[in-house]
Amino acid sequence: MSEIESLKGQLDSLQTAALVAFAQAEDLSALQQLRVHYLGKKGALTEVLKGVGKLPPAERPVIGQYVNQTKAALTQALELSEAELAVKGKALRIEAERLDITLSGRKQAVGALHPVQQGLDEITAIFAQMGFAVAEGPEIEDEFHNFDALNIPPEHPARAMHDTFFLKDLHSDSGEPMLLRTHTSPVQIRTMKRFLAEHGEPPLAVVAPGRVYRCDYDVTHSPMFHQVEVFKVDRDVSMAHLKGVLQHFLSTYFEKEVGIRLRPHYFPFTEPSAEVDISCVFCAAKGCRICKGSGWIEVLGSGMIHPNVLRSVGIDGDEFSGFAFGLGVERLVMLKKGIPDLRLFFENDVRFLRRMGVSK
Ligand code: 2U9
Repeated sequence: MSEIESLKGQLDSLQTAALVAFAQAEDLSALQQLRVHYLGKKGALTEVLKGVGKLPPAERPVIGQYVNQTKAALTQALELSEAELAVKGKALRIEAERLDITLSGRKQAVGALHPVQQGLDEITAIFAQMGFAVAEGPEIEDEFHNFDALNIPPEHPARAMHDTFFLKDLHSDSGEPMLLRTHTSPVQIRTMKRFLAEHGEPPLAVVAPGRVYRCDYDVTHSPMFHQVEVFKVDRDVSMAHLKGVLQHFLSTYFEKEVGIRLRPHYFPFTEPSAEVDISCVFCAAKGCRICKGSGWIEVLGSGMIHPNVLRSVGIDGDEFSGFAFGLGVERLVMLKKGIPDLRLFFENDVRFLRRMGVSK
């Protein structure tokens, strides 16, 4: 066989083998390897071309043309296979990524408000409904707003370190010690001052819900708890108004007509002062373990705002009077829901939270 015939034969079998290999390639990377193997710089075709040099110069263009045809055939076949594999690859990917949109979604657990927050909102709403404006204020306070303005002199036991959390590294601009408010009364003071600066004189009626802090921790006390305080100042406000508002509030909150009674008491910020009892909601005032056989349960403290407190915000106590009361939210929620232990509110035991409808 002549040299040229042998070369043509080599090119033919190379082309046949390449076309078969291209057609059988599994994926694009296999095809890329085949391209390098057959058409690359050091590939099979280049290897055959080395034989061209041995041919007489007259025959070289003939074999050159044959090589070009082979190259073109391989390139075309490669492109075809590439296109096929690209389509096949895409189809495979789509199949692999298929989403079954007929599957129902996973249930998302929906949270709910903590029973204390529910109680706080519920209680605040009853007063808002009666026309009291809702006011909030800072939890970090100074001694003036938490104590002095409320007729609590420096030597008063409520000021002793064991009741109040002082913030030892924090002082007001005037160098006063700062503390965590022990009641929401400072909000009342701030609200009265702001209102008077704007409107000159009463009437005003305010409900102040929020967190308060006392350095006290046992079965019935938590160092952080929630209060709602209420007051109204106007001309001729009397204890009768106080009793009427309390009667409406307590019957609405407990969702039944409760009896109420006021027992004389002492608070520095009210005069006269009274503790307020409701007829026992557990035994219909017959006497039980909860009311200790008395038929009455203490629910809050109240009174007529002390003239010194009115004076501290610039209200003339001869012209205006006001009632005020304060309640502990946890205590009222415990009574309404029959929760036996204050600590349940803060332990976040899921069995308690589930029973309260807070957690699934
Ligand atoms: C101003 C004037 C007077 C708010 C009052 C009480 C009585 C009271 C306690 C109930 C349970 C706090 O959470 S508790 O421990 N509160 O007994 N609070 S009178 O008197 C005010 C408030 C603001 C300007």
